[in-house]
Amino acid sequence: EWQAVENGVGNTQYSGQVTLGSTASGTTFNLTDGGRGNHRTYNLNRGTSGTGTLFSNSTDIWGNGLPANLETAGADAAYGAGLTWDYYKNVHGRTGIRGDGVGAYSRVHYSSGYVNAFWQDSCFCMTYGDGSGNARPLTSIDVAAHEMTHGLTSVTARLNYSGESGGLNEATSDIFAAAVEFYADNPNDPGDYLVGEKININGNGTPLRYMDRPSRDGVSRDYWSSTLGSVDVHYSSGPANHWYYLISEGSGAKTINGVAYDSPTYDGLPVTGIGREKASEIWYKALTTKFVSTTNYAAARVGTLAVTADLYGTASDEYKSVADAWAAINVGA
Ligand code: ASN
Ligand code: ZN
Repeated sequence: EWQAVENGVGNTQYSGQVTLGSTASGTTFNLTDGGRGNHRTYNLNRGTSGTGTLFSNSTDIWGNGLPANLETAGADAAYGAGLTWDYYKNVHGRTGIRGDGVGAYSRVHYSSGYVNAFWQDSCFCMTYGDGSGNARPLTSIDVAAHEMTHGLTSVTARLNYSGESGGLNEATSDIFAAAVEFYADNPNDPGDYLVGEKININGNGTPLRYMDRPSRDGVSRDYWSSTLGSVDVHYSSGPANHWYYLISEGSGAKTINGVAYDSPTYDGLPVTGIGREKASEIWYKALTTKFVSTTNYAAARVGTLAVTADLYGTASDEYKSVADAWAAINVGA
């Protein structure tokens, strides 16, 4: 049957009206993004296995902005995956998670009252719950980028998901979640150094994680210590998230897109930011060329410094800031 690459309209819950890649097949459209490796978006319709059904309709208009419309979560998930694809392609020159031009797939409406989202290597796919109570569907831009980045980490550094390497794995997903959200430049969801601020996962309006001072969540660590490897990977990510904030924006108080940050340092010395673009490039290059499955915080410092030396030289302002930011989280001071 005749297939054609199309641009549909998504009426999302979190990002307003957006363009979504779709495919025309005969007289129907489906959420297969022909411009992005045929990334597909499926409706599990509360199931927990298989793919459910590929979203399809006759209008190429997806969702109505409200979660009661089952297409809406599909529109948000497809948009987040598309942005993440565009970010890695346009910013880092990587086409697809594996760099082979092939898309993954997304599944929404997983189970009932499910308050999480996840990536699985086994299906090369990501999955979203609908939330429960005050917690909304997990389909925001930052959560999509976080999950898809787990796929990237799995095919590059393969950071073991426990101990310090597990914290670095989680931080990698949070770092690129922030980077993708800024890249999207969507007025309904402006870029920030928070994770999950749209989904109300705690039910009280607070985000899931804060990168300027991770301990604002009450559980994440701000600084490396010898016990870091024994805490949950979603909290041992804190120091590396903090490093990324510091190297991007610098220490101290700052307001960005209306969000107030105040980032402290372990040694009390200031860090001068080099900007998010350079920071992201350094982390991406370290992840894809230096980090391995057992990389810990000390090795991540060495890897990022090596990448920074290659890019800017050891006498550069960038090199000094990278070193200062690691010292500011109590690594290699
Ligand atoms: N949403 C969680 C994450 O991506 C799921 C997990 O614990 N792996 O980190
Ligand atoms: Zn994660």
